Amino acid sequence: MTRTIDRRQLLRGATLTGGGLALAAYMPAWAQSVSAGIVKPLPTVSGEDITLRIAHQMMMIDGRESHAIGINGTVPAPLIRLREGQNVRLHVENALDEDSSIHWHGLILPFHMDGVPGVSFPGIKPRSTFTYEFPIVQSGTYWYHSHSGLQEQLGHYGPIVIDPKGADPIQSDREHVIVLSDHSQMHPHIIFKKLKQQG
Ligand SMILES: [Cu+2]
Repeated sequence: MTRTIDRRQLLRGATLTGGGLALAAYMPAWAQSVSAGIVKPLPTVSGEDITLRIAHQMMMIDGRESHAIGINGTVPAPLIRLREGQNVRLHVENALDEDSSIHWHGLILPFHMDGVPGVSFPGIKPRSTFTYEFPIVQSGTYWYHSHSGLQEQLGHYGPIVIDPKGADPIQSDREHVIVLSDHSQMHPHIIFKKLKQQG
């Protein structure tokens, strides 16, 4: 109910002042990245050497703070922006007290860099760093996420955009990267336990 009213106000505000900039100013908290309850634009990381730090943090959803696992202090994790034809080294620090991992969803890469623990690599041990290194041989929009435990459900996911080597086949005035997910105040382990216990 509250959300419906908020949305109406949001849309009316955007219509009255007109244009995308006004809409951005009215962007509700649940549509942006959060770090320790502070709403801010999703950071972008790029280049040949990228550092990602997986750690616990708090996040605010609909005015309520809950526990999350983010990367470099944000949920969703930073936008990784690459270019077809480049090489990339992703130095991933696991600041958790449990194993972690990053699976590069949809990327064509050497099997041992795929990031699925137990299949092609051992995972990233607690308080240690693993460097993924591979050439970027495609372009497009992808995402990355944990393949360990229920960390993805807690916020360990983010977008990847790879620009094509040559001219971009799609011309546009503005670009928006949208990451959709759901988040429960209830810890995913509890949800999972309930699913397994109830017939
Ligand atoms: Cu995946």
